[in-house]
Amino acid sequence: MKKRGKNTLLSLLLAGLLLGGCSSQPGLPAEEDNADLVVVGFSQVGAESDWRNANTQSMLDALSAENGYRLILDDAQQKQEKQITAIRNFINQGVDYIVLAPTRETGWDTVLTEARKAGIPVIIVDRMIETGDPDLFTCWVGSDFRSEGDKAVQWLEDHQEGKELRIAHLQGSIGSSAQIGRTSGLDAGIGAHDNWKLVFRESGDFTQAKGQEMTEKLLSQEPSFNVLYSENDNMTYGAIEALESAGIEPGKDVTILSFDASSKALRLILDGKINYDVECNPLHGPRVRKIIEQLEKGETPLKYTYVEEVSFDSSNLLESVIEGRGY
Ligand code: GZL
Repeated sequence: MKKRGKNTLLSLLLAGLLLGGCSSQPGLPAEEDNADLVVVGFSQVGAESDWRNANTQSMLDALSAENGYRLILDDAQQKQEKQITAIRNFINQGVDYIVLAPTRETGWDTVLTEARKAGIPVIIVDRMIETGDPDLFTCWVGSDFRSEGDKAVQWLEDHQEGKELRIAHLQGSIGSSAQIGRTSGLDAGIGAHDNWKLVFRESGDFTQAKGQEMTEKLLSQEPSFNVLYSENDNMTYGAIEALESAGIEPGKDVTILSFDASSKALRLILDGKINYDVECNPLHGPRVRKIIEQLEKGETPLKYTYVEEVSFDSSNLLESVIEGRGY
C-alpha cells in the first residue's frame, strides 16, 4: 500500500507486535508484500454481459501487480446495495483509490461522502452518477449513451424512410445511464416521426436470459412489430433465440438494432441477423490507469472523458475489424 495505506499497514504491524507477534507474524495480511503497490478498490456492476466481462478483464490487465497495482475487485451482482457495502469495505481497508462502475445513477451521495471524508479519491467508470455535489468524485470516463441512441435512430431514419415502424424495445437495467441515454434517444426519434409507433417496452436487465424471456412475452402480446431496439448485445442474442424458435427471421422479418458491438454481435451482422450495432467500448482499464498515474504525479486529469465510439452495419463491417476487436 502507498501513502494512505501506510497508516493501515502500520496499525496492522503494531497490532501484530502488541499481540506478541513481529513483522513476520504469519497472520499479517498479504499487504506486507504489496508495500509499493497502488491499492485500488474496484466496485464492478456484475458479470451480466460480454461487455461487462470485457470491461472487468480490461481493468484486471491494466491494474496488475506487474504494472504496480493491487486491484481489489468486487462483483456487485447488479445490486447497488452490494456496491455500497464494497465501497465501505474499501474505505476500512484504507485503499489508495476507489473505482466505481455504478449500477444506477442515483443513491451515491452518502457513501461517496464517506470516501471523501476518508480522503480516498473516487473515479467513476462506464455509467454516470447523478449528484448535486460533483466534487464527490475526482473524474469520470465512459460513453455518451444518448448519442448512442441518436445514432440508432439516425440509422432507422436513413434506412427505413417513410415506413410504418412498429417498434419493440428491450431496455437495459432500469436507472442505469446506458438505459436512460439509449431510451431517451429512441423516445426522441419516436416523438419526431408520426409513422413510428412503440408497441412494446420491457427491461431485459442487459442479460441474454431476460432478453429471451421478454421477447417471448413480446411474441405472445404484440407479434405485429417490425423493429427490435435492444439496448445491449446479450439481450439481442436472447431475442434472436426467441425469434428463430417462432420461425421469424431476425434481420429480415424484423429489423434489429443493438448496442455494444461485441465480436459475436458483429458476426451476426455479417450473417444478416443484426442490422445495426452501436459500439460501446468497454476497454476502460488503460484509461483508468492513466488517470491514476496522473493523480499519483499530482496532476489534474480531465473531470469527464468521453470515449470515441463508432457503429456498424453490413456496409462498413470488415472481417478484419472483428478479428482485431479485443472483445
Ligand atoms: C454500457 C454498459 C452496459 C452495456 C451492457 O456502458 O454499462 O452494461 O451496454 C452492460 O452490455 O451490461
